Amino acid sequence: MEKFEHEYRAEQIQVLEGLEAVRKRPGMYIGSTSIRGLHHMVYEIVDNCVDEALAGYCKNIHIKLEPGNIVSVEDDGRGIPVDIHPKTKISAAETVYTVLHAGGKFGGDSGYKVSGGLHGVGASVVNALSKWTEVEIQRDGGLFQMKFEKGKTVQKLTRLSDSKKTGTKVRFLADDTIFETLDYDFETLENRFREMAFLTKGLRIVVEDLREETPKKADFCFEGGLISFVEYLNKNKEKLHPKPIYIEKNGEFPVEIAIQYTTSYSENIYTFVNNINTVEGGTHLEGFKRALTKVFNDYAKAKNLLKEKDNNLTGDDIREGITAVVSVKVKEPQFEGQTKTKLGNSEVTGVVQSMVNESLAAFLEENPQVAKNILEKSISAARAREAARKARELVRRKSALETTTLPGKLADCSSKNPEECEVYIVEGDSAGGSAKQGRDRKFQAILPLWGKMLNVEKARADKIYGNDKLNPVILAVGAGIGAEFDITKIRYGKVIIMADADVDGAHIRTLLLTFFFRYMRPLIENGNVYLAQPPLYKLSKKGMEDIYCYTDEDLEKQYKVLEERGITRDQLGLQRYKGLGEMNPEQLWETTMNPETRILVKVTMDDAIKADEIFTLLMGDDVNPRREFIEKNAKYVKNLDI
Ligand code: 28F
Repeated sequence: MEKFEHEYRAEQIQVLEGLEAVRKRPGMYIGSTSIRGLHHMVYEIVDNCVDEALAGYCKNIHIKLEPGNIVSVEDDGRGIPVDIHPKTKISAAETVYTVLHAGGKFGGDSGYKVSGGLHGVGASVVNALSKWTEVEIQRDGGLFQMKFEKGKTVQKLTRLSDSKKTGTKVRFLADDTIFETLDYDFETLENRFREMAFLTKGLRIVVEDLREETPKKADFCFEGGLISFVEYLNKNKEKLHPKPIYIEKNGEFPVEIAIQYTTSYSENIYTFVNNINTVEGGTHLEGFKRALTKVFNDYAKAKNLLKEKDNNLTGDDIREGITAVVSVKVKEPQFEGQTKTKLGNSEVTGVVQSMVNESLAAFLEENPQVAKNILEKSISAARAREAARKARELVRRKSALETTTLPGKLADCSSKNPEECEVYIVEGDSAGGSAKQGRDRKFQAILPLWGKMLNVEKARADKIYGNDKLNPVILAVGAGIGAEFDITKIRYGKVIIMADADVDGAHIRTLLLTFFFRYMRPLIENGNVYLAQPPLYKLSKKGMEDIYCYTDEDLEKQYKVLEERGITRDQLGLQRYKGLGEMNPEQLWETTMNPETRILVKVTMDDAIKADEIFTLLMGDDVNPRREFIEKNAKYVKNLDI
């Protein structure tokens, strides 16, 4: 008896220390305490529901954002087991919520969970990082409830009443002393849950935002699974074949793939391991790519589709215009890479490769018209690649003859240390002139661009090298493009797009961003791309220092502040800036370029799927969805068009 009590206490102490560690260093467990980490709290709980769905017991998940930023998640699975462990006297449910890594530990031998990757830290971490958590479980004929505050049990599992249903419901309020914000972004959550629903065929996920007067609701259930996913990704693109190619096998581990080609020039392959988006790819992607290259080359040769002078098609040729989703479920995934989103398990490559080899070869034999459409595109990609190579060599040879490989229009900075250097890509010659005069030439370079910019969404790589608008950008950045892009070679740590705050400025900004997204994506992923924010207004009065306002809200705020100081609107001079060109070099430096006073917006790409959708819409061929997008987002467009 003595010993027993001692053990019990030790167990408790360990639990508290565990969750205390989570509160001390939350970033270690949830990635960050920004809005990203906040969203992970929700994913963590929903992942548990999805695991129950994958086990075959849960059909519906309902997520609600309640007023006060309370999150509620409910599933109709079996309910977390409520039985009390005879030794610890703690219920299985309480263990899941108070013992660190409980989920993973159980998973190791019970085979219940396949996850445990990027998040997969378990419900106990969510509990530790919440002001309060409330769990309700229906199973074994009863409704049970337990409550926690900052991870500590304040109400042990209690049977409240009888119940014939089964399932688990969790409500929690994230701790605002830990997270920078509690303002969940509905669209981000919605996108992730849509993705989860695609990845788990037949699972219904409903998400509601009840925080504002007008509630929002999204309801996802896809009987087609990955087929529906690819159709969704391609909804605004012109398809080369009507139905996605679908491959599904449960060999050593489950593999599911859907493929559909479009007329676009980009490659869109999304890969998942245990429903986690492996942004950095890995062995599953490797296996898929190898098989794709081999099967199409074999088929082309067997059917004599390649001409004498055509060499083998490269992987890039064969992936031009592809949209694919690859999803594997692996027991013990090894995640590598900078953001731990690259699958490392070496055994996966061969399994995926041989599976795709077999199924895809069979598909092409049975669908010769689809094979022909795809191969015609690959062959023209190969010819364009050859033309691009020639164009590139021409550029190289030409620049070898000249003394410098830098574009003539570039006013470079004197420092050669990329970490401190910045390049401003400036629209228009006159603004370029002011920027050149206003800059700090030690670390700021200026590259003026003018005239009509190439829309890369409608052009192939061969048009990009040698293009007189884009080539200076490629040379100035200094790291190449496409598959050859090498982030370690960039000449500037900050690539800053500085364009007018009007429609034309918005257009050139979008064109440049599209170019970076399609041809220098690591530059965006690495956080090197920025948008300069020139002011929209200047308020001035004799004897008062000029005040610059960057938004309409900003202007209203300044008016109010000045009013409190007894200065009325009609005493103030208001200048509305139409373009960068209206500012003299000193003003441009002070408002837009001086690191001490400027506002820079970092371009981030949290969601590649969303980014692809937007660029396809804004820059692609289809007019109707573009109009819809602009109408839907009209308020943003209006903001730009002042
Ligand atoms: C709203 C959040 O967390 N749902 C969950 C289950 C079901 C089981 C379970 C969860 C396995 C071995 C501990 C039930 N019956 N929704 C959820 N539903 N966890 S979490 O088991 C947890 C571990 O013991 C469950 C039989 N096996 C598993």
